[in-house]
Amino acid sequence: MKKKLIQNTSEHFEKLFQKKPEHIFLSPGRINIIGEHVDYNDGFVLPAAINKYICFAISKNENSECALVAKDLNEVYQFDLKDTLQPIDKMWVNYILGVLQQLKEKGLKLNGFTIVFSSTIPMGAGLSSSAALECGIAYAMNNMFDLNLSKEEIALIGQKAEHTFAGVNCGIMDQFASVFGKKNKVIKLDCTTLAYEYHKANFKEYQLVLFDSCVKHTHLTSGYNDRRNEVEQGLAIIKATYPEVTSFRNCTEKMVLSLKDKLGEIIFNRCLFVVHEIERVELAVKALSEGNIEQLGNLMTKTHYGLSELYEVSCPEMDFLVQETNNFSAIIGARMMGGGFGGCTINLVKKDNVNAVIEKMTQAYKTKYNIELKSYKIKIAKGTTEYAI
Ligand code: GAF
Repeated sequence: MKKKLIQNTSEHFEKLFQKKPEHIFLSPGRINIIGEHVDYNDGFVLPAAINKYICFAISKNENSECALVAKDLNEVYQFDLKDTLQPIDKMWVNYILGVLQQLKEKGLKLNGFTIVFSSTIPMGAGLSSSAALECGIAYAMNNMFDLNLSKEEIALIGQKAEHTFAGVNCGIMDQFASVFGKKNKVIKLDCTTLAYEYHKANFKEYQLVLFDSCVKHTHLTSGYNDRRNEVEQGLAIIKATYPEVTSFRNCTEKMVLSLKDKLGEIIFNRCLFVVHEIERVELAVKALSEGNIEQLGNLMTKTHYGLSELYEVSCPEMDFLVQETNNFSAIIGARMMGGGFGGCTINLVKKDNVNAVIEKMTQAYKTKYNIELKSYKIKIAKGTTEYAI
């Protein structure tokens, strides 16, 4: 599938510009095993890059003119690097311009270029196609124009593009996973210091399967930013009573419980979720390294109910997909994944039963919502990279 994507993207470039691209880059989407909505709350997360990619076919030129071709959307956007780049009403363009504008602001020297890109990461499915796009562009610019950026800087540039040009005040998890991904490894990332360690993604007799609700997370921008504001307010209230608290990381459940009235029901629930989720990541990493996959699955399912009931970022379709897994002993963990309000659930499914489970889940979803469930048997893959032509 990767080869086909590269071939199609490259051929499309050649067809449009009557020459072969000089460079090919691949930038992956991501999953997250556990640690949801805690990257912007000073927590730890456990993501990994997956074998779904955006492929970029690129050639540079000697002037400052640029052409972007989104093959899958059949859209083209042209601009001049000499102009100040500003957000426009096309989101895919913004992710790219947001990266380029930062490179310009850093005083880095770029030349014009032509890009054709195409993707196997489903859009709006919570697999971070936007982070893959941002990081792929930053990585490509870095390699082609010798910008000398570190991988960490590339991830941070991607994140800032999302803040400034897409209006989503996201954390660092998605961009970090896309850039730092390693085959068969999950990344335990400390979102405060950006220190990270790789852990073997050995799920023993279980396999990761994603169920795509096909509900596009259209409320993500507003809902996501609202959640950030709510937890910020909550933390300020907690700090006023407990000055020793510097972030959610050293805030305990007991502290949150003691402030229930002051926080008010909604903010109380949000804070409680964050404190629980930060604890769950530690337990999950321990379970994974001890090979206790059943325990890992339990923790993932607990995360779902926290996200649904306390953090309120799920939706009826994803709740259904998780609840339905109670009918299958072969699924030992299920939860909504990513920012929420639609997208995919992530499931730990016994390898021998994967196909049967997919068939039954598909039937159940169709009966309930008349929607064709999509399922992805993903593999954990390498982060953003240049592909040798
Ligand atoms: C989105 C954001 F982009 C991430 O930073 C993270 O907060 C995630 O939602 C929730 O864990 O993907």
